[in-house]
Amino acid sequence: PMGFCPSATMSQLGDNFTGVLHPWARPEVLTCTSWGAPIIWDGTFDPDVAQQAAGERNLTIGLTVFAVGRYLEKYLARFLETAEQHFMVGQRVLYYVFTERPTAMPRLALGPGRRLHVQRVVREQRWQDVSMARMSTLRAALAGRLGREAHFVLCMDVDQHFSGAFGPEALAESVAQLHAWHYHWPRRLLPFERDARSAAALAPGQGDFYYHATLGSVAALRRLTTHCARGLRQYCARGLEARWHDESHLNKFFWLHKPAKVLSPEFCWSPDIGPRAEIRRPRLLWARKEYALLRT
Ligand code: 2GW
Ligand code: MN
Repeated sequence: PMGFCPSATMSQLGDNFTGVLHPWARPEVLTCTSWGAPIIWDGTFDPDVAQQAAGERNLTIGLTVFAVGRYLEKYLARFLETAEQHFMVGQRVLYYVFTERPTAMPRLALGPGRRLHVQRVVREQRWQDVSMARMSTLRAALAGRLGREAHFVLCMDVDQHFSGAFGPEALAESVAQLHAWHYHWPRRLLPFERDARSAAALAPGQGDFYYHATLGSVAALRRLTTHCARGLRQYCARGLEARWHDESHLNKFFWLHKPAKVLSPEFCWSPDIGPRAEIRRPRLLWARKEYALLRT
């Protein structure tokens, strides 16, 4: 777990906002990938240094979220209200909400330096398509206003809420979020797409970690969404749907293009997993799954 971590040293020069890293502060977990990217756990970074480094650059940080169909009433208000309390406090924030019903948006009082943009999208019929359509919609937004106004962008699910400070320590050129359910599984059991006919396929022995979500610079996310949207289009043409839809394509992308930083599951945790000694301070919590209610 310990040892030399090139990116951790580099980050002291301020290129990825983490500030001085202390990978040895968490000897019980992996704090560096085999390609030298830091894995950010509570205690391994200094939030004040990250805050200052980001403030000096006068960053605008985009947070994109889709709230289509029943997900709007069910999740969006709590997601945004808790973001106001915990997400990038002290930075300039641009919320980017995609919905088919802009008039049904919850009312929200935003703090200083924080703005909200609502972007209208069409509602896909199947739920798998709602989730997968996000890649091409994000790609278009990154090529337009979102890409012009933000420096970094985080792409999040709406069925979750913030529970602790989520600050610029998470930022870097290209960042991958470890999946809470799979971070401690043996690699060969990770749920990558294995069907070689799929654009998302990883061969046996491939795959570093199983990732759940992403954030990064506008340029990096344009590459990622272009890659994933192209892979997802092939499934339409060939009738192949990857095992975990857009997430499978995200995992393929990060196998080919290694992230500069990895976030521990503390940055996106599922309380359904139960307590874990290494999960000290979860910053974002999944809502309990209500598939029977929502996936109809
Ligand atoms: C999705 C599935 C079933 C029923 C409804 C929806 C749905 C999703 C919807 O009706 N409206 C909507 O806005 N969404 C958006 O898509 C919303 O932002 C939601 O958080 C996101 C992903 O759907 P979700 O959260 O129900 O799926 P999860 O939590 O199982 O997500 C993982 O797997 C997905 C692919 O199956 C994606 O890769 C996602 O990024 C993963 O976290
Ligand atoms: Mn979700």
